[in-house]
Amino acid sequence: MCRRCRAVQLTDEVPREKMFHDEYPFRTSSSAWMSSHFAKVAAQLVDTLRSPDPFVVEIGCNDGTMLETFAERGIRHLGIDPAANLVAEAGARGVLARPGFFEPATAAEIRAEHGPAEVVYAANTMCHIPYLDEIFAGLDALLGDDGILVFEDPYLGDVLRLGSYDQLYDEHFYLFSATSVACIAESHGFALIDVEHIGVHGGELRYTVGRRDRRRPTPAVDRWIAGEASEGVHDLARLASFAAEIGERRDRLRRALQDERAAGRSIAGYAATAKSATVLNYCGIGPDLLPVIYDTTPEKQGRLTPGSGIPVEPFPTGPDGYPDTFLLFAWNHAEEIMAKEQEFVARGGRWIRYVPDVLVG
Ligand code: JHZ
Repeated sequence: MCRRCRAVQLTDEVPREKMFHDEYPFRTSSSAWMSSHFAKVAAQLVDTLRSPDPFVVEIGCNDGTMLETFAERGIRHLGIDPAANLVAEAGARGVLARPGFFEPATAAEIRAEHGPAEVVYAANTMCHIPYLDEIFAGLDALLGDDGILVFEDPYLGDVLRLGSYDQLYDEHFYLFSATSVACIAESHGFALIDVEHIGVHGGELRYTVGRRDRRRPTPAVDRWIAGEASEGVHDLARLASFAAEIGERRDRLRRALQDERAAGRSIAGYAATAKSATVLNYCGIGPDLLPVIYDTTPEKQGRLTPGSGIPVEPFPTGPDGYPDTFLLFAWNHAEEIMAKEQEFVARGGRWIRYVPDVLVG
């Protein structure tokens, strides 16, 4: 945790080209719920637009799921994402997008071509970017005087509350809080002007940032910062007890898998999420404990999970091919998944979860 701004962050930085490239497999549209979430986000953003011919930019636009609403409404927009494969998919949805990383030079180029942006939006992207100083320099170049940056990312407070340690992985460089974002914005000539809690991906905060002195912060900002202080979200002792709690949970998860196997029940993983890499490697789970993980993403199928070497395969076509027990890696999509896997449960299928605790049944 940075002693100055309180951002919790990784100590190792993976070169960005190794993570974000034209074979990037994660698609926003892989969850129907997330697609509807982003349609609502877009509608909310449209409501905030003030100028007669607004221009909206999304950093990390992925497959264009969010910007599609803007394209449909004929609102000027541009997505930017280093995953050229997904930029092509965004284009196929009618979304204007360009491949690349968002940098000050790109931002200046975009402004020269399209004019100032009224809103820059980023979902599950800002926390992936270690070099925030360049992002703010880019925002300074691109945003109009009253323009805003709106971004949402997993929330430190929820990670501590739920013990969702799998939110820590190579792509998630930062775990933000209202306190840390206020400080980071401040040190770049901006200010945090609104904070909202949202329920997706296991709990996130949506931050609105504007140029300092142009917009007055809502009361939510002080409320969140005061709440974080009183809950000890940035206390080193609290973080240390989180680590201890997670260590115990690792042992319980391993035991739960061993018990299922000892009872002769077959097990498979549900969804080869990015988060699962942390769980598998941290808990020492390999093909001996978990022989396969099913996932809907074609690019992940036929590959092995990083470090742990578990084969990733498409879901069996009928419930007859299903295992007796699923280890739920996409726990953040539990509601969506439970709704579509009712037959598995009706046939006596069991779930193992590890957030907010190890639960079998
Ligand atoms: P999901 C990714 O993390 C990566 P992941 C990234 N770094 C990030 O921040 C978040 O998204 C937002 C599969 N799946 O959404 C498809 C099924 O198989 O928890 C995907 O491989 N069946 C950008 O990967 C994976 O799960 C299903 O029914 O942790 C996506 O997992 C569903 C709903 C998903 O994000």
